[in-house]
Amino acid sequence: MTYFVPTAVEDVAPAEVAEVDLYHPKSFVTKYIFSQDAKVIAIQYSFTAIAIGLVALVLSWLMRLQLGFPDSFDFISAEAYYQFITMHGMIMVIYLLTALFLGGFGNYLIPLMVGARDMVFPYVNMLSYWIYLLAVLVLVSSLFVPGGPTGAGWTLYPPQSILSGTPGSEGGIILMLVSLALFIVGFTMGGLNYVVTVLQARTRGMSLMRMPLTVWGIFVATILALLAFPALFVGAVMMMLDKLLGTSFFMPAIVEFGELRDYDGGSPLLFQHLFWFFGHPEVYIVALPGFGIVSDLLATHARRNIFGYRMMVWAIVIIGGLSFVVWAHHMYVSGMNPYFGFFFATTTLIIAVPTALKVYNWILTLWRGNIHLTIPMLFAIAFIVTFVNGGITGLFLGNAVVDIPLSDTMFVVAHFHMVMGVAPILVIFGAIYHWFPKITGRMFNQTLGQIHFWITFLGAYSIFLPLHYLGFLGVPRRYYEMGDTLFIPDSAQTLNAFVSVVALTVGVAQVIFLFNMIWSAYKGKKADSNPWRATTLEWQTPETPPGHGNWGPELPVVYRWAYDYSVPGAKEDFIPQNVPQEEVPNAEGGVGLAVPAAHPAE
Ligand code: HEM
Ligand SMILES: [Cu+2]
Repeated sequence: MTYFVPTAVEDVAPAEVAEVDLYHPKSFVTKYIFSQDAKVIAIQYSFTAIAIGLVALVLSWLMRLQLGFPDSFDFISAEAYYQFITMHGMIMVIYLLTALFLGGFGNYLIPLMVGARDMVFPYVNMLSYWIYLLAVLVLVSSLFVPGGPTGAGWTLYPPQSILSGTPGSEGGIILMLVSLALFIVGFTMGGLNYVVTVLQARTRGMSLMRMPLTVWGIFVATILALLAFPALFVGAVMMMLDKLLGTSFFMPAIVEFGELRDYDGGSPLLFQHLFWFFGHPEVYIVALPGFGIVSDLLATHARRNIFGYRMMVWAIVIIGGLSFVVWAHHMYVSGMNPYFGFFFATTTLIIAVPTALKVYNWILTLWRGNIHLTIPMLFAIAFIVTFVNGGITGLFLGNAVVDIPLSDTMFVVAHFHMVMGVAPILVIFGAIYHWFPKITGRMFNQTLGQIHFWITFLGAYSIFLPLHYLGFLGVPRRYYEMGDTLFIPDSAQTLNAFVSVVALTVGVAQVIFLFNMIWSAYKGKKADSNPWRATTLEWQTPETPPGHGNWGPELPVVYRWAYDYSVPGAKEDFIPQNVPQEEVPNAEGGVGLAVPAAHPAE
C-alpha cells in the first residue's frame, strides 16, 4: 500500500462558496411545511414516496391474489389487472425509487456529506418537492376518473395506450402523462440543485476525490436523470398531442373496431426508442445511488477503507455513460435489424465489466475487515448478493438470442424485480437504518430490525426465484391468468399460489419496519452523534439531528478522504474527515500519527 503525506489544507484548491444568507424559518409553516431546509425537504420527499409506494405494494398484493387464485376474486377483471400492473410498475420505479433516492437521500445527504449549509437554490428545492407532490396527486386522481387509471403497462406503448380498447384510455392515460411531465419538472428543479451543490458548495478541503461514494452515486445518477428524463418528457408531450389533438407522432394509420381512424404516418417505434432512452438509464438512476450507499455502509460497518476508491468512482461514471448506449436491448423483438441488435447486445455486455469490478472491490473491502453484522451491514450484503443475482439474469436477457424466446415471460419479471425492485429496496432499508440515528437522534430496535431483515430477504427470494422457473416454463408476463394452456404444467399454478402467499406475508411484515421506525423515533434509546463511529462529515455535526444550516458558525474543514478506518498507529479505528493530521489521537496516548494515513486516492 502506498503511504503519502496528507495534503495540508492550503494545498487543496478551496472549493467553498461565500456564506449565503439562509432563509431562516420564522413560523411553523416555513419550518415544517414550506421549508427551504434540504433536510426537511428530504423528509417530505421520503414520506410522500413511501406513502405512494405503499399504494403500489397493495396493488402488487391484488395482482398476486389474482395470479395465485385466479378463480376466487371476481372484482379483479382482466382490465383491472392491467391497471394494477401499470400503476404498480410506474409508481415503484418513478414515484417511489427515483423520488426516494434523489429527492430523499440526495437532499438529506449531499449538503451534509460535502460540508455545505444547504442546497445552493433552497427556494427552487422547495418548489421541487411541491411539484412532485402535485404529480403524485394527479396520478392518484386517475384512480377516481371515469374509466379509471391507464392499463397500458408501465411502458405506455402506443398505439394501444391511447386507443379505446385499453382500460383508462379516456382520462387515465392523460392524467398519467400530465403527472409524468410534472414529475420531470419537479425533479429537474431538485436535480439542478444536487449537481450545482456538489460542484460549487463543497467545503474547504473537500476535493471531488475526497467525497464519499454515496455522494458520487447520487451525483452521477442525477446527471443521468437530467439527461434521460427529457426523452420521456417529449414522449409524454407528443403522445398527449396524439391523444388530444389528433397529431400522428406515434400513431400509424390504424383501424379501430372496424373503423379507420384519422391517424396516419406516425411511428410507434419512435416512442419505444424515446421511452427506453429514458428507461434504461432509469435503472442506473436507481442503482448508482445504491452502489454509493452500499460502499459507505460496507466501509463503516467493516471498519475498512474502501478498496479501490478511484476505480469505484470511475466505474460509477463509466456505467452511467454506458447506460445511454444500451437502450434498444429492450426492443429485440421489435423487428430491428440484427446488426443493430448485435451492437446493443455488445454494449450491454460491456457494462458487466465495470459492474463486476465494483463487486470485486466490495468483496475486497470486506476481506479481513472487522465485520460488524449490524442491520445496515446485513442489508448491504443482501443488496450485493441480490444485485449480482439480477445481474446474471441480465446477461441472459442482454443476448438477443436468449432474450427473444424469454421475452414477455415471467423470467423478465423475475429479472427486473431482482435487479431494480428487490436490490434497491434492500439498500434503502439499509440506508434508513444507518442514518436513522442522525435523522432522529435515537436508535432503532435491533431485534425488530433483525426480524425485519430476515423476513424481507428470505421472503424476496421465495417470491422472485420461482418466477424465473415459471418464465422458463413459458408463463407469460402481463397475463391475468394462465387458463388451460397445454404447455404449462398444473404445478405452475401451485407455485403461483405459493408465491402469492409469501408475497402477502412479506408485505404485511413491513409493518414491523414501520412500527420500529415510528416507535423508535419517539421512544428509542437516545443515540449519540456518531453511533457507528463513522468518518464522513454528516456524523460530525455540532447538533444531532443537525439544525438549519448544518454546522453552526464555522463550516467544517476537510483534511482527508472519507475512508480512514483502522489506520495503523491511530488510537481509534476511524479518523473523521475533519480531523487534521497533527491532531489525530495516536495509540501511545499522544496526538499526531507517525505513519501518515493511507490515502490511495490522491
Ligand atoms: C413488493 C413486492 C413486489 C411484488 C409482490 C411485485 C409483484 C409484481 C407483479 C405480480 C407484477 C405483474 C407481473 C405480470 O403479470 O407481468 C409486477 C410488475 C412490475 N413490477 Fe412489481 N412487485 C413488487 C415490487 C416491485 C418493485 C420494488 C418495483 C420497482 C422497480 C417493481 C416494478 C415493477 C414493474 C416495472 C412491473 C412491470 C409492469 C408492467 O409490466 O407494465 N415491483 N410486480
Ligand atoms: Cu435496459
